[in-house]
Amino acid sequence: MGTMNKVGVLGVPMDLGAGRRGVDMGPSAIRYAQLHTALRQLGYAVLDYGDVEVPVVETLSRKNGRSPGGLHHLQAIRQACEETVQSLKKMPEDTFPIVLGGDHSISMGSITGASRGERIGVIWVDAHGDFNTPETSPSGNIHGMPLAALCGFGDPQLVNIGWEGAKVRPEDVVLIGIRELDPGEKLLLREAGVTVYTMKEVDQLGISRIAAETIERFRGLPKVHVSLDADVLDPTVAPGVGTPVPGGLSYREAHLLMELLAEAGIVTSLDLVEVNPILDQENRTAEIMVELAASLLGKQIF
Ligand code: Z70
Ligand code: MN
Ligand code: MN
Ligand code: MN
Repeated sequence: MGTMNKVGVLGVPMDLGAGRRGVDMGPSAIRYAQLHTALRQLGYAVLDYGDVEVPVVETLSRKNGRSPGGLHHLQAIRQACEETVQSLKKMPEDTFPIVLGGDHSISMGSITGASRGERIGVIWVDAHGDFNTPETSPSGNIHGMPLAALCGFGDPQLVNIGWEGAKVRPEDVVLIGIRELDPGEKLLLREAGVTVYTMKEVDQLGISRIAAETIERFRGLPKVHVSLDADVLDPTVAPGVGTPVPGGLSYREAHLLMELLAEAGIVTSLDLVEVNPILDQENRTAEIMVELAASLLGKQIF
């Protein structure tokens, strides 16, 4: 976007952060839904960097599956995120990275890598806050924790991925589409001062006002990342997700958000996560994610 005319695609077939299998097939489903063609039609040169290596869950022992703090698959997730950071380093500076998940734990790697150590604004578009720590998590599933870890909260082994310390300032985070938060997660979001647009605000203010406020907040930052979780969409629109939550963004709201961000020209990287082809209907959810990526990268109707 902006002056970038190259896109780099990186897959992270990760399901270790989620409570159920299937999201590891997300990168295949999104590529199969013609991501590359859609972007080339917009005039981008698209280079695919392949997939980061992620262990298959059945090869991990139960012992390795749970660390003493109660986190599932901490070491394997940390390792895959480190590799994601390294893979993103290999993309030239003038390339717009699109990282394909995989569950949302991959964003600890993608956002760290995409920041290149610069200040980065994060637009986290999700039904969930993903702002748990080991103490507040009801599940021990790491895909409920990546945004907190990026902001410096939680297990040091997650916080210190890539390099030591927080990668994102809480005031540089905007959550959009939220409709399910755990009690401790809610408290931590408030204490940290993160901007949260729940579905109530989407209904009250409208997505165009939310987009305008977000653009205003982030204009002038060197980097802005969009992390798009498929479960932000209403389950009737995007059925292929692990934990469908009713009352999500409509097809039109999601596209309008992407179109307004495209118009502003502020976004420098993107994640497409939590697509579960096992639960999908004829790859619809992956197709919608591709369409939304195209809208974010400048596709216009007229
Ligand atoms: C819950 C937890 C979650 C999906 C993130 C759910 C987390 N807050 N679920 N993404 N699909 O276990 O932390
Ligand atoms: Mn597990
Ligand atoms: Mn998420
Ligand atoms: Mn979610």
